[in-house]
Amino acid sequence: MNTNNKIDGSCAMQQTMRWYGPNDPVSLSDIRQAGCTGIVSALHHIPNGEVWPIEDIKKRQKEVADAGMIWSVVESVPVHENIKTQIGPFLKHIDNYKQSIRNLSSCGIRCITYNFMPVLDWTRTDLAYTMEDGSKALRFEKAAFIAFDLFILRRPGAESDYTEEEISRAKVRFDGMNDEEKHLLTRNIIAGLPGSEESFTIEQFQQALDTYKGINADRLRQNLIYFLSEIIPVAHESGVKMVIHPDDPPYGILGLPRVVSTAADFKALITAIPSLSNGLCFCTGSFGVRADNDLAAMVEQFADHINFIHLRSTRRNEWGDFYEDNHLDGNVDMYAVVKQLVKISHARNVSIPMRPDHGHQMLDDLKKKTNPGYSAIGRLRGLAELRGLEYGIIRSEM
Ligand code: DNO
Repeated sequence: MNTNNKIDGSCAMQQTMRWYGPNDPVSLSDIRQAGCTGIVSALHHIPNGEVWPIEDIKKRQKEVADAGMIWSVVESVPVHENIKTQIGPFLKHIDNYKQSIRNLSSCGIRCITYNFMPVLDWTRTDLAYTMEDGSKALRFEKAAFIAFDLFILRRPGAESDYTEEEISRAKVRFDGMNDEEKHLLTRNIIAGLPGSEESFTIEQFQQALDTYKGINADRLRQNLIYFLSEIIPVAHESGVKMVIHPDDPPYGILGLPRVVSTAADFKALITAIPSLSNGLCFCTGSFGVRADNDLAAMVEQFADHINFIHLRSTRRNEWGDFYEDNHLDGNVDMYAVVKQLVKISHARNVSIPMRPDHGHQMLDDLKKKTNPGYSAIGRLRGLAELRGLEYGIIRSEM
């Protein structure tokens, strides 16, 4: 029974937000005022594949501490493409990765997010989709994405990945676009969203896709398991929880396999490498795009492996399009998920870091240049609603 009249932190989620570093238009002070005690950050200036130096880690840590918070989670230490394909000097990159884990641990940072999506990280077709209330959301529209694949990228063999109906819808969509819209769509897909560490020209992009020839889902999964077999023992020794972020969207795209989209996918990883350091970043927005993912049941199933939480809700339609809805709306049953999270945190007696993932661009932020999904006010709204939801659950049930 929690008898405090506020969330006392002993088992409530730790409230955090992502901060992209000194160039982020949202300041640490803004995040502090939103009520956060933790920061999620990464050293985006370190090239993908290189060791994160202790000095740089300490510098970031001090910036956060000076603002009255702690750097509680790294998101992400990116996994070099060579590691995913096992082409080129991938063993060197794995060694570097291990050293980054050790360095972060020696500075006291013990939760590291990463993902294993080939070529592209998270992907959207529209970064300013106007909601009924005038705020702007992120959206993935299948017909536009297929139009990009078939008629802009012209990926060899792409037609065989789609149904006739999908192709004809994509054609109509493409024919209705002007040059500016085609350019914008291309940029949204290949220029890299915040936090995805790569960006490409169309030619470079096709070359990157080509490196996955012959790599199907089984092979990619094997490569991921090999990577885990190398890094998880190091994480364990260093007291670090590695948390894999699910695929976003949670299915293969552009002929590339994706292997972290369902409960069965994550189960395969912990079966292969059974360690509590082999953890999950439970992202309701990514997993929630699939109707066959039962989110609350997944929290229960992976209770001991969830060490970081992204809360966000998407709304999908029959075509497989989705947009990011308000945090308590959309297809995600946020009440059921948070209730289950409160339960597992209580049982484990831990306060798991959570961030309101994304938020609408709204109010004053509509006049500002913001990182798509990462404006201040939309995330503040999301966090406030989620905090209230959790508080209500704790007060009424624990
Ligand atoms: C999007 C994010 C992703 C995530 C990485 C994790 O907002 O959730 O960029 O940080 O995929 O490695």
